[in-house]
Amino acid sequence: MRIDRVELRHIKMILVSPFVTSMGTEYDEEHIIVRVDAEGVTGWGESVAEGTPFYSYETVPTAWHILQDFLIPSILGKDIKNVDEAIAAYAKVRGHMMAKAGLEAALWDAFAKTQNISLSKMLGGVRDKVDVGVSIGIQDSVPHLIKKVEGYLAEGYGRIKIKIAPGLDLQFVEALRKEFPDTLLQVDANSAYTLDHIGLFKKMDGYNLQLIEQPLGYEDIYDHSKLQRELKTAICLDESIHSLDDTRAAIELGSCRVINIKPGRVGGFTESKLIHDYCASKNIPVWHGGMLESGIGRAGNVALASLPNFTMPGDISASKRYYKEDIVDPEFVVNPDGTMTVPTGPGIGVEVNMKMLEKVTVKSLAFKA
Ligand code: OSB
Ligand code: MG
Repeated sequence: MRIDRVELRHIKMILVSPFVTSMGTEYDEEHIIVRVDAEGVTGWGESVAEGTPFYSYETVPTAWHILQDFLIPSILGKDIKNVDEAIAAYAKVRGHMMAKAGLEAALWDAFAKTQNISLSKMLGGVRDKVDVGVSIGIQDSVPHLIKKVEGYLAEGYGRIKIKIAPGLDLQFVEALRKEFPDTLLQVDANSAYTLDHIGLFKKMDGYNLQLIEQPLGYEDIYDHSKLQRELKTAICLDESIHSLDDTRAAIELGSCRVINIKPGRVGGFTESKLIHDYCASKNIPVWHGGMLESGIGRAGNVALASLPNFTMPGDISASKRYYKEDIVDPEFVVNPDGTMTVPTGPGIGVEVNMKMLEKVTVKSLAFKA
């Protein structure tokens, strides 16, 4: 497949409601849409680097720079036989996982379309529906949180995750458990705590949480192993896992019992699959994380989450939970049974709504062979 053209679009989409976490408040989401044209086929990907370096060091400008100056030149005009060949072409670029993952996703889509198969099938998916949950930002009061959770449960979501931060934690967990004793419930700290908070986590251990996501340092693996030893509840790592090697270290050290896979955080679907397979071999369940993606990124997430070891509901919610209008047709919806249907059409299996995409584009640049 000859790579004839690559286009980058810096997009900015307004969230339906502000998303509050221990990292701050997000009102909108900036990402990069990557389009690859190759021999008459168009592939789409989304780089989830954000406007701010608060979740990851990557931002839209850093990802744009790496894409423009290193990743795109390594494949533009070349005849690439498969995704692995493209990855090899830019393998010497260190880090910048979100930049890499955006380009890799567009290539996967293009190759799947060339073979006329769905991305799910090409990745090794085995499910036609995936279990989904919802990630809820920190609310200003317990009654507001309960109301939100009620609404999402009524829509069908099978699992609730709430964001926590020091001082905004136990009271929410306690109230939700009282109100919803049987709901699958998990918390995400986004690295807001230290080992000094061990007493708090021991209290949290009493609420039958499905897992505690990324309580400690955003690159830490060692301190998490100390915390996990003290808890019944599974720790799940998000921020700390950038590769299969990180995953191995975390599992061998006993730092977590569950892994959150986000292709953007680990450099793409290829590394995600390696992590997925390794975790399966170690009986470690994985689930698919989210980065408030547009429908383009979401389509890839749903496809990846159809692999067999994604046995816990993902942070993959309906388009309307994030944005008034999505940039794909059809938009993603949640089925009443708490699942999302995996698209079966070629590649990502949804059409890009060019009018909407144009509306959310802040800046674009095309590279021609
Ligand atoms: O930590 O999982 C996270 C969103 C942005 C950055 C980090 C995280 C999140 C979420 C949202 O929790 C998940 C979603 O896309 O619904
Ligand atoms: Mg997280």
